[in-house]
Amino acid sequence: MSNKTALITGATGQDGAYLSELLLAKGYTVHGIKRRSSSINTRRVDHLYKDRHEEDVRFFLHYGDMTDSSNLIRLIQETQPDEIYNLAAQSHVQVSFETPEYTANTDAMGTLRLLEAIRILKMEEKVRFYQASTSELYGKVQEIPQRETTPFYPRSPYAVAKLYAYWITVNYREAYKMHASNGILFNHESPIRGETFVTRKIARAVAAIEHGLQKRLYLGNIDAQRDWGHARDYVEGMWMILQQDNPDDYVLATGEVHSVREFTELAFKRIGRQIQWDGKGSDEKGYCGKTGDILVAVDPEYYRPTEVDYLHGSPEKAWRQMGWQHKTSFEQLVTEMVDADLAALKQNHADAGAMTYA
Ligand code: NDP
Ligand code: GDR
Repeated sequence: MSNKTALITGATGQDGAYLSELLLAKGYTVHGIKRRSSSINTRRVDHLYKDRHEEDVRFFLHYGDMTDSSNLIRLIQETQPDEIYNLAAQSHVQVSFETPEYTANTDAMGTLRLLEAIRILKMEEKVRFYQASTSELYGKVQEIPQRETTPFYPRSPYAVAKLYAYWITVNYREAYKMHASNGILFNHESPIRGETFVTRKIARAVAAIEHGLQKRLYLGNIDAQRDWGHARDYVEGMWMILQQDNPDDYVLATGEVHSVREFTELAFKRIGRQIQWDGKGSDEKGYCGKTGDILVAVDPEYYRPTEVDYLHGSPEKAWRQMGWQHKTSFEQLVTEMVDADLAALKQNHADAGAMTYA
């Protein structure tokens, strides 16, 4: 068991929750940063939370924000972490076209603020730093599969902000000899994935349709292709990256590619509905083979100003240098997500019925 201390920004997000769980199981003390919001935003980590009067309390949440330098400096000073995982971000690509400045402030400048905080506190030699970089950096296809040496071509304000964060992490590593590393992670999903990312949107819609609470699922570009893995496997890789003697940058991916269309078909198959496609482009529809009901339809409203059509990662370096590889197959991922949403709806019909999707 480890007696290290970790500070996680974005602890209330999908990855933050899985990573907190992993580190606590390894014996770490975990400090997470949560944003102040008018409604509860800690549901993904509530099960980890213990009253501070109980025994073996090792999980703590602190209010903070990536746009607030003094707050970040104070939290690092107070918690004295051995490892910092920078997972906080405005992480929705489509939303970044609506809020480009905020996205840059949080995702790019936020990373700089954290790195500077470490330097101001003279903790460069003590702290190991993980930056949540992304396959979105590759954007427009330059090489297949995409690896650590593939040139970047970001295609959204989100990806451009993350490009800055990637390079400032490399720069602080080189300039100040910090143990600072980038994990270039391809899409990873789970039953606690944010509801407006396409996989979770599909899983929730399948469950709602099965329970008669929704008639149809509207999607954007169903021909987009992604290298989808499970978040549980990927947080293990994040931890491994910080356990290496030397800081470095690693792609974490499955090496397998599937389209949104395939994800949708497999998800509906789980409830016994075979999808048949008809039409083209923005008029395309997915029928249920048995009943003829239109269960899926394309709505161009969900198209992006610039799209990332194809992402396919090579996890070879992570395997060779760290022994990391994904454990969950695409089929297992889809099944786990759909089953979780079916179970959640069974428990609470009203919950999903009233949802609107972005
Ligand atoms: P989520 O969107 O689920 O979580 C993002 C977290 O960041 C949430 O805890 C959110 O808080 C927090 N956050 C957002 N803005 C701020 C801010 N201004 N100050 C402090 N906290 C903030 O993302 P994931 O867990 O999926 O991803 C984790 C990281 O990995 C992100 O940086 C993402 O960009 C990156 N990434 C994700 C991939 C994926 O496929 N999941 C792939 C590659 C990279 P709140 O809960 O209040 O919203
Ligand atoms: P992505 O994930 O943009 O890859 O970013 P998302 O699930 O949003 O989109 C994947 C692909 O599906 C297409 N798509 C739709 N997307 C959404 N959200 N809603 C729809 O209705 C829809 N229909 C089709 C998209 O156009 C896209 O091509 C995620 C985030 O977690 C980032 O933070 C992370 O960096 C990258 O993955 C790797």
